[in-house]
Amino acid sequence: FSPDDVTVVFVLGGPGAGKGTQCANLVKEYGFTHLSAGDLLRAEQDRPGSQFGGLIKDCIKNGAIVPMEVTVQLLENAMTETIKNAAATASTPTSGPGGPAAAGKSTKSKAKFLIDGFPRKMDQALMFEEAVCPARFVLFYDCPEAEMERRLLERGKTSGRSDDNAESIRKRFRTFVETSMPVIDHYEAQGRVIKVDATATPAAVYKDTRGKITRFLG
Ligand code: UP5
Ligand code: MG
Repeated sequence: FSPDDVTVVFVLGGPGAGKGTQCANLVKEYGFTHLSAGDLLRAEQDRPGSQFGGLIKDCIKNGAIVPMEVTVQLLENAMTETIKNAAATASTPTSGPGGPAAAGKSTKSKAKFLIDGFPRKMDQALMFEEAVCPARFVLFYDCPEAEMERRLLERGKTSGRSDDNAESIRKRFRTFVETSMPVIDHYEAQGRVIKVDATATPAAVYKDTRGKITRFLG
């Protein structure tokens, strides 16, 4: 995809930092399409006949990173699907003003994606930006481990997620520090990171996010 046609924002942060929560707000206000790499992997894990189901299941439970070929393919498919659906909707003739007469006009608007929880390893970051699409910027939700742990254990009471337990959480934190933080540092060194303190309430974190991203979205 060309950045002329597609805006990509990477949303990064530790496990439980609130990436999904904040993405939901950004979707409502800015019309982004939210693609959570973790959600796409969980769906693929549960898809009957998937050749990657077992591998994904193991990786997620152990907080390990699924080989990038799998994740990048899922993201690329989801982006293609979104763009195809938007094009189909835009070209569907409807009656009334802006209907059949306007159908021939270009109604193409730029697709905007929040890629949540990806890239979390250097090789993924390089491959995605090279082969799929460069990101406009990176949103980094910064949260202390103790707070993330509290949130994940609380969610684990009802989430049914195989990785919302003390042992998996420990492994996820370790992977984040050792493997995913270097990706954020890499983007930081390029001046592409918008860092948001994710410790406060969801509403306060969102207010901070809005204030910081608006000028990057013009
Ligand atoms: N909550 C949210 N914000 C709050 C706030 N400000 N104050 C108080 N509570 C807050 O939030 C987590 C919980 O905290 C929720 O209960 C929420 O209500 C509350 P959420 O918004 O879900 O946080 P998020 O950062 O999205 O946490 P998540 O658990 O999804 O993060 P992970 O990064 O661990 O999970 P993800 O789904 O991205 O990945 C899971 C696994 O998939 C990885 O460990 C890995 O094994 C695999 N994976 C890959 O291999 N490759 C990839 O590219 C991506 C994933
Ligand atoms: Mg999430």
